[in-house]
Amino acid sequence: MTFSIMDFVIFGSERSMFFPPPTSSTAAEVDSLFYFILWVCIVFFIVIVGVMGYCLIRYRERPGVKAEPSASHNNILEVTWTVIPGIFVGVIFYWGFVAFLDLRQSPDESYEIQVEAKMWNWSFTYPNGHVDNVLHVPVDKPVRLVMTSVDVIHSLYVPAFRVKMDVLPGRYSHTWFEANTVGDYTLFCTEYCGTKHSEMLSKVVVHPSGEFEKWLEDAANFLERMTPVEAGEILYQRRGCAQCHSIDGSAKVGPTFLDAFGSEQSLMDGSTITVDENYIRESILEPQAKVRVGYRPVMPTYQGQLKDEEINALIAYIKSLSEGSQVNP
Ligand code: HEC
Ligand SMILES: [Cu+2]
Repeated sequence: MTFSIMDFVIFGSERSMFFPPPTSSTAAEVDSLFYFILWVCIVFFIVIVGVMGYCLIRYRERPGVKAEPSASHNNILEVTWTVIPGIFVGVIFYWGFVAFLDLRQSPDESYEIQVEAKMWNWSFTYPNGHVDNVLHVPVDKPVRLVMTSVDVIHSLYVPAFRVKMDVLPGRYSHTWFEANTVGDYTLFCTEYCGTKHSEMLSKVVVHPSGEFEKWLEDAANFLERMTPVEAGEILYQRRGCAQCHSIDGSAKVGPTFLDAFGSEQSLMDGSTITVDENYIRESILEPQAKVRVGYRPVMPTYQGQLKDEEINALIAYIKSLSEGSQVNP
């Protein structure tokens, strides 16, 4: 997408150098206030700097003209330059406050999705218990996000919806939006939260009306529809394992899963272990029980978050990444 000067100049244009096109019910309100403030700043900047520049030149000290303070002040001028900006500030306050209330107060009939942020991925839990790392929503329906963090402060930001809200550990914050255009939109973390902050992104998929429910049903029973290896691969993506474990042999925050199954590894306590089903299961449920040499014990526990069949699927998937493994991929 290329931008021309017109995108900047046109008041509240569809495209701009500041934001992607607005695609939520409240975006237009945010945009118009933003452009109003922007134009007030531009106009006042020109007027103030213009008059100042003119006076600097017109009344400068030069041969025949002596610099001296003016004899008196000008009441009319001073009242004018106080009252006019005062009115603008009042308008901006009122407009901003009303828009703020709209952004804070989700409609009663909102569809609620739980959001959990952790270094460095997002997980979204739907009312039927389905967990995903992508935010799926129906079009033209208000969606309320109830958000919390398991570690540090993160912030959820969907530029296309003009939605931004901090996500804090130990408490719940919320925000809402109503997407009005079907499509995929980027979702960021916009609070600097550590090494991989810039990779803490996901997307929002806005489904056409009627299709969201079908997607949710399919997504939730993927374990029944797929082989364990396929389901394991999906869980590896959705549950954020991919953020720390590669499948191409490269080490990330955690060890790679490529050829891990069946390999011998040394642990911090000096012993060695063969990576088998039991060790993988233990690593998922009690990551700190056995820590690999060369890695920090930063893996979060998935105790209570993954069902047995999900753990089995993950084991099957990790197995399938090793040559000569016992399962057929
Ligand atoms: C925040 C990063 C992070 C996430 C997310 C994460 N892990 Fe880990 N994982 C690690 C680190 C670091 C280690 C090595 C230290 C240790 O053993 O605790 C590890 C170790 C492991 C091991 C032992 C591997 C070996 O070769 O010794 C397994 C198996 C494992 N993780 C599976 C998973 C699965 C499955 C998921 C997703 C459900 C996951 N991890 C999510 C960081 C992570
Ligand atoms: Cu973050």
